[in-house]
Amino acid sequence: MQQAKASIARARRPVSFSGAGLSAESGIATFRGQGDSLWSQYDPMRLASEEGFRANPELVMDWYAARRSTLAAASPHAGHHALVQQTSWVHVTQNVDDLLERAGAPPDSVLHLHGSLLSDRCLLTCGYEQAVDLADPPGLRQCPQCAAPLRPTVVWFGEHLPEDTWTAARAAVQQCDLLLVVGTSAAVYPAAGLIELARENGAEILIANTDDAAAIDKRDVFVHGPAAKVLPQLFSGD
Ligand code: BV8
Ligand code: ZN
Repeated sequence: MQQAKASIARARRPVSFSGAGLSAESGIATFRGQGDSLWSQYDPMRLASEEGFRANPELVMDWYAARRSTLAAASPHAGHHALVQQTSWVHVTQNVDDLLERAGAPPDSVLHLHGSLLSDRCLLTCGYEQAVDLADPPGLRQCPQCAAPLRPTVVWFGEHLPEDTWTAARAAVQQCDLLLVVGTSAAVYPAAGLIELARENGAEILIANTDDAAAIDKRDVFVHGPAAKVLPQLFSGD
Protein backbone atom coordinates (compact mmCIF):
# COMPACT_ATOMS: atom_id res chain seq x y z
CA MET A 1 0.00 0.00 0.00
CA GLN A 2 2.82 2.43 0.89
CA GLN A 3 4.52 1.80 -2.47
CA ALA A 4 1.24 2.40 -4.30
CA LYS A 5 0.61 5.61 -2.35
CA ALA A 6 4.12 6.85 -3.21
CA SER A 7 3.49 6.14 -6.92
CA ILE A 8 0.25 8.12 -6.73
CA ALA A 9 1.94 11.04 -4.97
CA ARG A 10 4.68 11.08 -7.65
CA ALA A 11 2.34 10.83 -10.66
CA ARG A 12 2.04 13.89 -12.90
CA ARG A 13 -0.36 12.44 -15.54
CA PRO A 14 -2.43 9.77 -13.72
CA VAL A 15 -5.31 7.84 -15.31
CA SER A 16 -7.80 5.46 -13.67
CA PHE A 17 -9.19 2.51 -15.63
CA SER A 18 -12.13 0.74 -13.94
CA GLY A 19 -14.36 -2.28 -14.48
CA ALA A 20 -17.35 -3.94 -12.85
CA GLY A 21 -15.42 -4.60 -9.63
CA LEU A 22 -15.49 -0.86 -8.89
CA SER A 23 -19.30 -0.98 -8.58
CA ALA A 24 -19.65 -4.45 -7.00
CA GLU A 25 -19.92 -3.08 -3.43
CA SER A 26 -22.74 -0.80 -4.58
CA GLY A 27 -24.67 -3.98 -5.37
CA ILE A 28 -24.09 -4.00 -9.14
CA ALA A 29 -23.36 -7.58 -10.24
CA THR A 30 -20.04 -8.09 -11.99
CA PHE A 31 -19.93 -9.80 -15.37
CA ARG A 32 -17.93 -12.81 -14.38
CA GLY A 33 -18.62 -12.93 -10.68
CA GLN A 34 -20.48 -15.77 -9.03
CA GLY A 35 -23.46 -13.36 -8.87
CA ASP A 36 -26.54 -15.01 -7.46
CA SER A 37 -28.57 -12.71 -9.72
CA LEU A 38 -31.64 -14.20 -11.34
CA TRP A 39 -29.81 -13.72 -14.60
CA SER A 40 -26.87 -15.93 -13.65
CA GLN A 41 -28.38 -18.67 -15.81
CA TYR A 42 -28.04 -16.37 -18.84
CA ASP A 43 -24.72 -15.65 -20.57
CA PRO A 44 -24.02 -11.89 -20.79
CA MET A 45 -21.98 -12.61 -23.92
CA ARG A 46 -25.21 -13.72 -25.57
CA LEU A 47 -27.59 -11.16 -24.07
CA ALA A 48 -25.20 -8.21 -24.59
CA SER A 49 -25.04 -8.60 -28.38
CA GLU A 50 -27.11 -7.51 -31.35
CA GLU A 51 -27.82 -11.07 -32.37
CA GLY A 52 -28.93 -11.90 -28.82
CA PHE A 53 -31.23 -8.87 -28.92
CA ARG A 54 -32.65 -9.76 -32.35
CA ALA A 55 -33.20 -13.36 -31.24
CA ASN A 56 -35.13 -12.39 -28.12
CA PRO A 57 -35.63 -8.62 -27.76
CA GLU A 58 -38.12 -8.94 -24.87
CA LEU A 59 -35.73 -11.08 -22.80
CA VAL A 60 -32.81 -8.71 -23.45
CA MET A 61 -34.88 -5.61 -22.57
CA ASP A 62 -36.09 -7.37 -19.39
CA TRP A 63 -32.44 -8.05 -18.49
CA TYR A 64 -31.60 -4.37 -18.97
CA ALA A 65 -34.74 -3.31 -17.05
CA ALA A 66 -33.65 -5.48 -14.10
CA ARG A 67 -30.13 -4.01 -14.21
CA ARG A 68 -31.55 -0.46 -14.47
CA SER A 69 -33.82 -1.00 -11.44
CA THR A 70 -30.85 -2.32 -9.44
CA LEU A 71 -28.82 0.72 -10.47
CA ALA A 72 -31.68 3.10 -9.54
CA ALA A 73 -31.60 1.69 -5.98
CA ALA A 74 -27.78 1.71 -5.74
CA SER A 75 -25.53 4.48 -4.45
CA PRO A 76 -21.87 5.24 -5.01
CA HIS A 77 -19.54 4.00 -2.26
CA ALA A 78 -16.43 5.55 -0.68
CA GLY A 79 -14.30 4.18 -3.54
CA HIS A 80 -16.31 6.07 -6.19
CA HIS A 81 -16.05 9.22 -4.09
CA ALA A 82 -12.29 8.79 -3.58
CA LEU A 83 -11.75 8.45 -7.34
CA VAL A 84 -13.96 11.41 -8.21
CA GLN A 85 -12.14 13.65 -5.72
CA GLN A 86 -9.00 13.22 -7.91
CA THR A 87 -10.05 16.03 -10.23
CA SER A 88 -6.67 16.17 -12.00
CA TRP A 89 -7.02 12.51 -13.09
CA VAL A 90 -8.53 11.21 -16.31
CA HIS A 91 -11.13 8.56 -15.41
CA VAL A 92 -11.74 5.82 -17.99
CA THR A 93 -14.35 3.17 -17.23
CA GLN A 94 -15.78 0.07 -18.84
CA ASN A 95 -18.82 0.43 -16.59
CA VAL A 96 -22.20 1.46 -17.96
CA ASP A 97 -23.50 2.74 -14.60
CA ASP A 98 -23.54 6.42 -13.51
CA LEU A 99 -22.14 5.90 -10.00
CA LEU A 100 -19.03 8.04 -10.63
CA GLU A 101 -21.30 10.85 -11.88
CA ARG A 102 -23.55 10.41 -8.81
CA ALA A 103 -20.38 10.62 -6.69
CA GLY A 104 -19.78 14.07 -8.19
CA ALA A 105 -17.83 13.53 -11.43
CA PRO A 106 -18.73 16.45 -13.75
CA PRO A 107 -21.06 15.36 -16.59
CA ASP A 108 -19.12 14.02 -19.61
CA SER A 109 -15.88 13.97 -17.61
CA VAL A 110 -15.77 10.17 -17.26
CA LEU A 111 -14.82 8.27 -20.43
CA HIS A 112 -17.39 5.44 -20.70
CA LEU A 113 -15.83 3.03 -23.22
CA HIS A 114 -18.83 0.67 -23.22
CA GLY A 115 -21.61 3.26 -23.23
CA SER A 116 -24.33 3.83 -20.64
CA LEU A 117 -27.49 2.30 -19.22
CA LEU A 118 -29.07 5.75 -18.94
CA SER A 119 -30.63 5.94 -22.39
CA ASP A 120 -32.01 3.93 -25.30
CA ARG A 121 -31.49 4.54 -29.01
CA CYS A 122 -32.83 3.34 -32.32
CA LEU A 123 -31.45 -0.06 -33.33
CA LEU A 124 -31.08 1.23 -36.87
CA THR A 125 -29.51 4.42 -38.09
CA CYS A 126 -32.20 7.09 -37.72
CA GLY A 127 -30.31 8.58 -34.75
CA TYR A 128 -33.24 8.71 -32.32
CA GLU A 129 -32.12 8.61 -28.66
CA GLN A 130 -34.11 8.91 -25.43
CA ALA A 131 -33.06 9.08 -21.75
CA VAL A 132 -34.70 6.38 -19.61
CA ASP A 133 -35.93 6.56 -16.01
CA LEU A 134 -33.81 3.95 -14.21
CA ALA A 135 -36.47 3.67 -11.49
CA ASP A 136 -39.13 2.92 -14.09
CA PRO A 137 -37.22 1.23 -16.91
CA PRO A 138 -38.98 0.73 -20.25
CA GLY A 139 -39.45 -2.66 -21.88
CA LEU A 140 -39.21 -3.36 -25.60
CA ARG A 141 -40.69 -0.51 -27.66
CA GLN A 142 -40.52 0.97 -31.13
CA CYS A 143 -38.52 3.95 -32.34
CA PRO A 144 -41.06 6.81 -32.73
CA GLN A 145 -39.16 7.97 -35.84
CA CYS A 146 -38.76 4.77 -37.85
CA ALA A 147 -40.59 1.97 -35.95
CA ALA A 148 -37.41 -0.11 -35.49
CA PRO A 149 -36.88 -1.44 -31.92
CA LEU A 150 -35.11 0.80 -29.35
CA ARG A 151 -32.03 -0.68 -27.60
CA PRO A 152 -29.82 0.52 -24.70
CA THR A 153 -26.96 2.90 -25.54
CA VAL A 154 -24.39 0.37 -24.37
CA VAL A 155 -21.67 -1.17 -26.57
CA TRP A 156 -22.56 -4.80 -27.29
CA PHE A 157 -20.06 -7.54 -28.08
CA GLY A 158 -19.07 -7.24 -31.72
CA GLU A 159 -19.82 -3.49 -31.75
CA HIS A 160 -17.31 -0.67 -32.08
CA LEU A 161 -16.55 1.52 -29.08
CA PRO A 162 -17.71 5.16 -29.36
CA GLU A 163 -15.06 6.75 -31.59
CA ASP A 164 -14.40 10.00 -29.68
CA THR A 165 -14.39 8.32 -26.27
CA TRP A 166 -12.02 5.59 -27.44
CA THR A 167 -9.68 8.12 -29.06
CA ALA A 168 -9.64 10.28 -25.90
CA ALA A 169 -8.99 7.25 -23.67
CA ARG A 170 -6.13 6.02 -25.85
CA ALA A 171 -4.57 9.49 -25.94
CA ALA A 172 -4.76 9.84 -22.15
CA VAL A 173 -3.27 6.38 -21.57
CA GLN A 174 -0.59 6.89 -24.26
CA GLN A 175 0.87 9.79 -22.28
CA CYS A 176 0.05 8.80 -18.69
CA ASP A 177 2.80 8.12 -16.15
CA LEU A 178 0.50 6.10 -13.86
CA LEU A 179 -2.44 3.81 -14.67
CA LEU A 180 -4.60 2.74 -11.70
CA VAL A 181 -6.52 -0.39 -12.82
CA VAL A 182 -9.53 -1.00 -10.53
CA GLY A 183 -11.82 -4.02 -10.49
CA THR A 184 -11.45 -5.46 -13.95
CA SER A 185 -10.67 -8.95 -15.19
CA ALA A 186 -9.07 -7.30 -18.24
CA ALA A 187 -10.80 -9.91 -20.43
CA VAL A 188 -12.62 -7.62 -22.87
CA TYR A 189 -10.85 -5.96 -25.81
CA PRO A 190 -10.00 -3.47 -27.09
CA ALA A 191 -10.56 -1.81 -23.64
CA ALA A 192 -8.21 -4.18 -21.81
CA GLY A 193 -5.50 -3.28 -24.33
CA LEU A 194 -5.16 0.06 -22.52
CA ILE A 195 -3.14 -1.68 -19.80
CA GLU A 196 -0.53 -2.88 -22.32
CA LEU A 197 -0.56 0.55 -23.97
CA ALA A 198 0.27 2.22 -20.62
CA ARG A 199 3.03 -0.32 -20.00
CA GLU A 200 4.53 0.28 -23.44
CA ASN A 201 4.79 3.99 -22.75
CA GLY A 202 6.60 3.33 -19.47
CA ALA A 203 3.78 4.20 -17.07
CA GLU A 204 3.65 2.65 -13.62
CA ILE A 205 0.71 0.22 -13.31
CA LEU A 206 -1.23 -0.18 -10.04
CA ILE A 207 -3.74 -3.05 -9.93
CA ALA A 208 -6.47 -2.83 -7.26
CA ASN A 209 -8.51 -6.02 -7.17
CA THR A 210 -9.96 -8.55 -4.71
CA ASP A 211 -8.55 -11.38 -6.83
CA ASP A 212 -4.79 -11.76 -6.91
CA ALA A 213 -5.13 -13.51 -10.27
CA ALA A 214 -5.55 -9.95 -11.58
CA ALA A 215 -1.87 -9.33 -10.78
CA ILE A 216 -0.76 -10.25 -14.28
CA ASP A 217 2.69 -8.76 -14.40
CA LYS A 218 5.54 -8.67 -11.87
CA ARG A 219 6.31 -5.06 -12.80
CA ASP A 220 2.88 -3.95 -11.55
CA VAL A 221 2.14 -2.92 -7.97
CA PHE A 222 -0.76 -5.06 -6.78
CA VAL A 223 -3.09 -3.71 -4.09
CA HIS A 224 -5.28 -6.54 -2.82
CA GLY A 225 -8.73 -5.66 -1.49
CA PRO A 226 -12.19 -4.30 -2.23
CA ALA A 227 -12.41 -0.97 -4.04
CA ALA A 228 -14.60 0.70 -1.39
CA LYS A 229 -11.85 0.10 1.18
CA VAL A 230 -8.68 0.32 -0.90
CA LEU A 231 -9.37 3.46 -2.94
CA PRO A 232 -9.93 5.77 0.07
CA GLN A 233 -6.71 4.36 1.60
CA LEU A 234 -4.74 4.97 -1.58
CA PHE A 235 -5.79 8.60 -1.69
CA SER A 236 -5.76 9.39 2.02
CA GLY A 237 -3.07 11.94 2.90
CA ASP A 238 -1.89 10.12 6.02
C1 BV8 B 1 -15.16 -5.08 -30.58
C2 BV8 B 1 -21.60 -3.30 -22.17
C3 BV8 B 1 -14.48 -4.65 -32.72
C4 BV8 B 1 -22.81 -4.12 -22.40
C5 BV8 B 1 -19.66 -4.77 -22.44
C6 BV8 B 1 -15.66 -13.20 -30.73
C7 BV8 B 1 -16.84 -12.67 -31.25
C8 BV8 B 1 -17.15 -11.31 -31.15
C9 BV8 B 1 -16.25 -10.45 -30.51
C10 BV8 B 1 -15.08 -11.00 -30.01
C11 BV8 B 1 -14.77 -12.35 -30.11
N1 BV8 B 1 -13.58 -12.55 -29.50
C12 BV8 B 1 -13.12 -11.38 -29.02
C13 BV8 B 1 -14.01 -10.43 -29.33
C14 BV8 B 1 -13.91 -9.04 -29.01
C15 BV8 B 1 -14.81 -8.80 -27.80
C16 BV8 B 1 -14.12 -9.38 -26.59
O1 BV8 B 1 -13.16 -8.82 -26.11
N2 BV8 B 1 -14.62 -10.53 -26.09
C17 BV8 B 1 -13.97 -11.13 -24.93
C18 BV8 B 1 -15.00 -11.60 -23.93
C19 BV8 B 1 -13.09 -12.26 -25.45
N3 BV8 B 1 -14.92 -7.37 -27.71
C20 BV8 B 1 -15.91 -6.74 -28.35
O2 BV8 B 1 -16.79 -7.32 -28.97
C21 BV8 B 1 -15.84 -5.24 -28.31
N4 BV8 B 1 -16.01 -4.72 -29.64
O3 BV8 B 1 -14.20 -5.78 -30.42
O4 BV8 B 1 -15.51 -4.58 -31.77
C22 BV8 B 1 -15.08 -4.83 -34.03
C23 BV8 B 1 -16.43 -4.58 -34.21
C24 BV8 B 1 -16.96 -4.75 -35.47
C25 BV8 B 1 -16.14 -5.18 -36.50
C26 BV8 B 1 -14.79 -5.42 -36.27
C27 BV8 B 1 -14.28 -5.26 -35.03
C28 BV8 B 1 -16.97 -4.66 -27.47
C29 BV8 B 1 -16.84 -5.12 -26.05
C30 BV8 B 1 -17.86 -4.38 -25.19
C31 BV8 B 1 -18.86 -5.38 -24.67
N5 BV8 B 1 -19.77 -4.70 -23.75
N6 BV8 B 1 -20.53 -4.15 -21.63
C32 BV8 B 1 -23.57 -4.35 -21.12
O5 BV8 B 1 -23.12 -3.92 -20.04
O6 BV8 B 1 -24.64 -4.96 -21.22
S1 BV8 B 1 -18.35 -5.61 -21.79
C33 BV8 B 1 -18.63 -6.06 -20.16
O7 BV8 B 1 -17.50 -6.83 -19.73
C34 BV8 B 1 -18.66 -4.89 -19.20
O8 BV8 B 1 -18.85 -3.63 -19.80
C35 BV8 B 1 -17.30 -4.88 -18.60
O9 BV8 B 1 -16.72 -3.69 -18.87
C36 BV8 B 1 -16.56 -5.86 -19.37
C37 BV8 B 1 -15.36 -6.44 -18.68
O10 BV8 B 1 -15.75 -6.98 -17.48
P1 BV8 B 1 -15.08 -6.36 -16.14
O11 BV8 B 1 -15.48 -4.94 -16.03
O12 BV8 B 1 -13.64 -6.67 -16.11
O13 BV8 B 1 -15.87 -7.16 -15.08
P2 BV8 B 1 -15.64 -8.69 -14.70
O14 BV8 B 1 -16.91 -9.17 -14.07
O15 BV8 B 1 -15.07 -9.42 -15.87
O16 BV8 B 1 -14.48 -8.64 -13.61
C38 BV8 B 1 -14.71 -7.98 -12.37
C39 BV8 B 1 -13.34 -7.83 -11.75
O17 BV8 B 1 -13.50 -7.10 -10.54
C40 BV8 B 1 -12.70 -9.15 -11.38
O18 BV8 B 1 -11.32 -9.07 -11.66
C41 BV8 B 1 -12.94 -9.25 -9.87
O19 BV8 B 1 -11.88 -9.94 -9.22
C42 BV8 B 1 -12.90 -7.80 -9.47
N7 BV8 B 1 -13.69 -7.45 -8.29
C43 BV8 B 1 -14.89 -7.99 -7.90
N8 BV8 B 1 -15.32 -7.33 -6.78
C44 BV8 B 1 -14.39 -6.37 -6.50
C45 BV8 B 1 -13.36 -6.44 -7.46
N9 BV8 B 1 -12.30 -5.61 -7.45
C46 BV8 B 1 -12.25 -4.67 -6.47
N10 BV8 B 1 -13.21 -4.53 -5.52
C47 BV8 B 1 -14.28 -5.37 -5.50
N11 BV8 B 1 -15.22 -5.24 -4.55
ZN1 ZN C 1 -35.35 4.88 -35.62
